[in-house]
Amino acid sequence: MKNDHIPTPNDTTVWGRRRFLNTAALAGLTLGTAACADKESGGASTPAAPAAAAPQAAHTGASAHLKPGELDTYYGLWSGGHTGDLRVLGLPSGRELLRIPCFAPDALVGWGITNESKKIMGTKPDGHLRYTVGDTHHTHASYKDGNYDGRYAWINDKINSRIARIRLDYFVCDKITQLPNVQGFHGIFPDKRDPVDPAINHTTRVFCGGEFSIPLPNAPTEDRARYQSLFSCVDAETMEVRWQVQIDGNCDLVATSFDGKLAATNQYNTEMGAHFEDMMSAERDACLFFNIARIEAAVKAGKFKTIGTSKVPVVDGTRASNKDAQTALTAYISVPKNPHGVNASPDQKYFICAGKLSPTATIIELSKVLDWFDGKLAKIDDTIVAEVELGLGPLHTAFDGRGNAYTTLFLDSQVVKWNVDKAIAFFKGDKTANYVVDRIDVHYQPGHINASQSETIAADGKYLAVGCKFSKDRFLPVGPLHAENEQLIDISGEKMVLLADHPVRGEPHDFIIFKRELLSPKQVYDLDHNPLAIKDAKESGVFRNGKKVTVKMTSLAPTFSLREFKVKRGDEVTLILTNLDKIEDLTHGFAIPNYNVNFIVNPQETASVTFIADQPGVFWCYCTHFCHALHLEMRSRMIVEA
Ligand code: CUK
Ligand code: CUA
Ligand code: CA
Repeated sequence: MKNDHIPTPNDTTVWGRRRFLNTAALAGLTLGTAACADKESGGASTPAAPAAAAPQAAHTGASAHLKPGELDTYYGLWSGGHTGDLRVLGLPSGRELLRIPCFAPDALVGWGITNESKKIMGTKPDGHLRYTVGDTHHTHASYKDGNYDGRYAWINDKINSRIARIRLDYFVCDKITQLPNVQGFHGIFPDKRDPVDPAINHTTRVFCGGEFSIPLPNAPTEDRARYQSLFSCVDAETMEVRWQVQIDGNCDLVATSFDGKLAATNQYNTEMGAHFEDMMSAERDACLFFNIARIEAAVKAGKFKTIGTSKVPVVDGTRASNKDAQTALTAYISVPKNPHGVNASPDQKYFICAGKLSPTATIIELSKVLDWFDGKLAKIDDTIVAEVELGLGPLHTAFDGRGNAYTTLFLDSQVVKWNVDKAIAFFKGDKTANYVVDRIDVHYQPGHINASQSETIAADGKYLAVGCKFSKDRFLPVGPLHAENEQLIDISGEKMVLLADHPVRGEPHDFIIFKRELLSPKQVYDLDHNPLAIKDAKESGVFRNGKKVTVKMTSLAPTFSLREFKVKRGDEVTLILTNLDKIEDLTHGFAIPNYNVNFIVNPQETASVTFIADQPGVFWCYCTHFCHALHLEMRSRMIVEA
């Protein structure tokens, strides 16, 4: 399907002379209209590009369709966007298998209702949730030897600067940490190896980029000179914030090197502007690198400050602090303009930073960054081995493990496949190096992109998922709110082939796709998972301590162990429910009408709720999760005496 108001790569009148989007062009920009063409065209022009591939291109036999009962071969972890959850998809089918609530309440699980989930989410002194909104963008999983090890995933909440950890054995969120003195926590990436001790070959840290600059500590001032951003390091096991780096400019997306030595974030606001026209006033911004071992040595040596009431050590990574490469904690590499996205190539050699307002991608060679830190390379910008034109609005890049990169072009509504080595050759002067391999139209305005196993050493170049921000006409109309369109592309051949459209609820930003063999989730809880577990139905009962009442109950299809229980009006009731069913897939629910209680207990799981019995009467507590032929009959009766 062609989008005829969007210039195609063959449209040379547009293609040949565009270089940077300027302020006027962007201010007048309407989505889907590539208003651009700044005259400033000092850079290399793009070599002849093949026409956008039609979906009917030579088919490799890959299909998104699975026969009934067939299992997917890949897991996908998808950010849920402002539903505050993480979604688990099976690929290539694109079937949604699970939503894991993290930052916002969830009525199926009882997330934000049970005491266990409220403790993870965080409560105010009155016991109510501190936050009930979330905005997740990026999810990444823990690594071992350069590939996913199936232990954890992490996901960010941009609104309240929280990071959640998901246990990949039970597929549940088990910890949430709020970053101190950070607003707009955006990019996130785990490290892949220890920078000092290479024997530690798995993830031990998670890096978090703070996008918005704020006064440190926060105070009501318009004085921009007092606004700064922090880059944070969270311990993968304890989930405590280990350290932060104060920087100039902002953080956005985050990438990490395979050797554990480097992390980087793209910076679109090196201008430190408060308004968009200020934020895009400079022709170049930066990709900011962090020398992890040096930062940790500085923390160890006590060369840090703390900010406000936070006890987290904060080291100085501002431009003024690092004039000397051999002691610098950070390195600011100049990239054009308002870059978006920084991605690590699976050959472990490069970070690729997409230009967004520049039609280019910048390739930074990591060994050269290390050389600069070691004093062996005089100019930090000499770490750039190529800066090549790709198309309009490049945002994010994925890899196939065969030397090709795939970059989303937001304004062109395309994905461009390009060869990294040829791009470097082209930039070095070999104008015969045709680095653009293929282009495909996507529908529409793509943001994130990821390929199967993309940012691991096991990138396998099979599937590419593209998160399209606009679906426009691709699905049945359902009123003003449109689904987003996640598209699946077969990248096993030379040409990309569009396999499927998937409507998704708004709005996933980022996702990872990996082989199903890398995970072996548990189907049944361990009773000891929760210390409150009631291991025998005979322990059930109502236990009173003054006005505090504990109701202990078990479930075993189709019964709850207490057929009725009595409490008194005004009691603070804590109800503990253990599901004694051991059979896989046998989940029960527990709802109390008029008391805002509903939660589930999976096989051998225990959960508890606490509420004030403030309404007298009879309340039929019932099972909300279809479990048995007598599911509707599976009830208990709460009698609240006046
Ligand atoms: S950002 Cu959404 S498309 Cu938050 Cu990862 Cu680039
Ligand atoms: Cu138990 Cu339905
Ligand atoms: Ca900028």
